[in-house]
Amino acid sequence: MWSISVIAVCLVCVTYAERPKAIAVLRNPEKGIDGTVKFEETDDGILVHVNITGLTPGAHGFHVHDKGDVSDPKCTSAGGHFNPFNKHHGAPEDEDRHVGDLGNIVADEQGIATITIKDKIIKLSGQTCVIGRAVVVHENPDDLGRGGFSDSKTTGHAGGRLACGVIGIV
Ligand SMILES: [Cu+2]
Repeated sequence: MWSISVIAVCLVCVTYAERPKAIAVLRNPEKGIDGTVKFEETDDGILVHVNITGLTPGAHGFHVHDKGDVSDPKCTSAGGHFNPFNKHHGAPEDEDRHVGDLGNIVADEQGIATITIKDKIIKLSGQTCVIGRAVVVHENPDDLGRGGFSDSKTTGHAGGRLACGVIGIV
C-alpha cells in the first residue's frame, strides 16, 4: 500500500520543467492559528519558509506527517511522522531521524513564528518527496528524541496537534 502511494505521488513530482516549489496552508480558526509553510528547492537542500501566527509563545514541534489527509480538525488523520525508512524520531541533524523530523519552530511573544529551515533530507521529488503529505504544528516542544519519555523516540513528546496543512505543488 505504502509503496504504491509513494510512486503515485512522486511520478507527479518528477515532471517539473523548473525547480519545484510547494506550499502548505495551516489554519485552525478555533485557536486563531493561520499561516503558510513554503518549500523551495536549492542546490543546498530544501528551504522551508515558515510564517504562522496565533501560536502560544515558545517552541512547537514541527513535522511532515505521513498522510495528506487533514479532514480531522484535530489532524489525527494525517497519521504519524513521514518515516519511509522506519527510523527512530530524532533531531533534524541526526542520522537516525524520520524524514519528516523538522525539529521545532519558535513563536515570539506575539505568537508569531517566522523562520526559514534548511533541510537536506526532505525533497520535492523522489523517495523522500513530501508533496501530498501534511505539515503539522504541535502544542508542545519536540524533545528531539532526547527527553526520555515513552514517546520521545516516536513523536518527540510534542503533544497535541494545533494545525495542519497539505503540501501542494505551486
Ligand atoms: Cu508531528
